[in-house]
Amino acid sequence: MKKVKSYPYEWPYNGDLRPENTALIIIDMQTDFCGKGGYVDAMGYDLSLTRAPIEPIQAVLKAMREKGYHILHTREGHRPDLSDLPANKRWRSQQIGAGIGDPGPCGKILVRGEPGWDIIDELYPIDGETIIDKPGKGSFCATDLEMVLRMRGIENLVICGITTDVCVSTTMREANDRGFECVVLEDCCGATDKGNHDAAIKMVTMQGGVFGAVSDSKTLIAGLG
Ligand code: C5J
Repeated sequence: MKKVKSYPYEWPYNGDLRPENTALIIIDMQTDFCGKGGYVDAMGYDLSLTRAPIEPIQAVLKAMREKGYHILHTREGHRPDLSDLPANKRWRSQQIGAGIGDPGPCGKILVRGEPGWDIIDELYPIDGETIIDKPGKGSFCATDLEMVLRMRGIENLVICGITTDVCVSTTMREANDRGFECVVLEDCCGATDKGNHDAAIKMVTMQGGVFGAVSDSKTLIAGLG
């Protein structure tokens, strides 16, 4: 029986926390979301907000790698021919001056294979870690993530990455609806707006933990033992 201090309940609910049934999932730590010249930069948002989680995630990644937990990474992006890019998603991005599929300083924005689309060096996956490429915000939509988790017997998900209010939140909701037991690490996430980050975290804690629980990097590492 092992639980991590978290709010509004100690996680996981049943105390069954083991490397075999638990995965760290790091959402979209790509240059396009936290690097100079990428998508978020092109939209004019403050990169310090989406870069803030890099160091805390590094600490959690190191600890969970050492203890043999499953590690998964996601990347948001589209096929080079843009055949999986909804026209409305493209149009909206163009309205804010960061057209998905258009050329930028880091290559074509959010296009698979382009420099800006890949995961940043600080958090780059190592051999044996799973990468899920997704065309949308949720990591379960149009991917084989659920299949991979079920085949490995994974029940618990430690969720972090960017952005808190978009891809992290959508993924946590999708996972929760599928019965996975989730904890989100507050300092290992970031949004393009601090208020939205805070709100997305607060939403998790309502109704006794409507999507799961909230913890932070240091508390999780201490709780892993
Ligand atoms: C966004 C993401 N914000 N990774 N993607 O478009 O949250």
